[in-house]
Amino acid sequence: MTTQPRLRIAMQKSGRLSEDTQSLLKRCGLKLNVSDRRLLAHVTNMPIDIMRVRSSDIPGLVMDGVCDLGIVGDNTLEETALERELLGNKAEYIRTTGLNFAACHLSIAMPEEFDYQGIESLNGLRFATTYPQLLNRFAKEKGIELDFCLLKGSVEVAPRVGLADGICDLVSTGATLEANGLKEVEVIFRSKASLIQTAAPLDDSKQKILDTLLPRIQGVMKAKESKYIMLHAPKDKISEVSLLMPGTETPTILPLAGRDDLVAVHVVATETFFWETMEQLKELGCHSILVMPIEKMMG
Ligand code: PRT
Repeated sequence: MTTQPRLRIAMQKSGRLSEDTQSLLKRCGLKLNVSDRRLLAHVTNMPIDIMRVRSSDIPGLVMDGVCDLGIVGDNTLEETALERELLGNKAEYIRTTGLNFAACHLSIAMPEEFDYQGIESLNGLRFATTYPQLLNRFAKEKGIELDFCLLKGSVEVAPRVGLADGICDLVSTGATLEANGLKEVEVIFRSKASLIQTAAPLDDSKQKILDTLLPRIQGVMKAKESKYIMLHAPKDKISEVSLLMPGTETPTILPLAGRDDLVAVHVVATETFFWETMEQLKELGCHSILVMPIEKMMG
C-alpha cells in the first residue's frame, strides 16, 4: 500500500510567531491538534504535518529540505542565509508569500546620553546583538568598522553593564528600549513573517497541496486587511460617496424599498477605514453606516 506524501510545514513552537501562525493555519481550514508535547502535529483533514520547532531552526530546516515549507520572520531568515553563506552551506529558498504579522525592525540603539551625529559616530564601537550578520552587512555597506558580542536574549541590558557601547536588536513598540534608557539611532532591517519553501521543486502531489493552501493563506491575509462596508446614501451623492471609500472595488448599489431618494451602497475596502471618513460620509447625508470584518476572501 502506498501512502500519500504529506506536506511538512515548520512553525515556531512557542513565542511571538506561534499564535499568529496557528491561527492562520486554522483559518485556512486546517484541523490540527497542537499540544505542548507533540512536536510533529498531524493535520487530520489534509495531508499536511506541522513540525513545531524554535524559529531560529526554521530557515535551516527548509533550506536543507527537511521541511517543505516554513513560517518565519524575515529577520531570522536573512540572518540564517547570511550565516550559512559564510560557512559555505546551502542557503537557497523561495519566499512564497509575505504574511501580515510579526512586524518589527532591527535597529541600532544607543544610551540616551550618547551624542549621535550620524553613522560615523558609531565607528569603532562595540554592539551586543543576536544578529551579527545583518549588523556586519550594514557596517560594510556604510563603510564603518563595528565590533560585536553575541547575546541571544536580554540584549538591551548590555550597555548598562559595560558589555557593549550600544545594541542592535528587534524593536516593535519601542517600550523595551525606553525602559532600558536606550534610543534608536538607525533602522537596519524591516521584517514581517514570511512563508518560505524549499528551492528544489516539490513533487506533484505536494505541489497540489500547496496549490490549495496558498490561495487560502492569501485569502486570509487579504480578509484581515479588508472591511465590508454597508451604508445608505442619497442617490444624487453616489459619486462623492465612492470617492471617499479607501481602496475599494466598484461599489454595489442596491435600491431601498419605498425610497426613491436613497440607495444602499456595499463595498469591500482594502485600506483602513477611519472615523473621519465615516464623519465625512455623514456630512454627505449617508446613514446606517456599518463597517464589518471579513472572515475569508477568494477571487
Ligand atoms: O523560537 P526562537 O526561540 O528561536 O526565537 P526567538 O527567541 O527570536 O522568538 P520570539 O518569539 O522572541 O520572536 C520570534 C519572531 O517574532 C522574531 O524573530 C521576529 O520576527 C518577531 N518579532 C516581532 C519580535 C518582536 N516583534 C519583538 N519585539 N521578536 C522579538 N521582539 C523582542 C525584541 O527582541 C526586544 O527584546 O521584543 C523586545 C522589543 O519589543 P518592544 O515592543 O518593546 O519594542
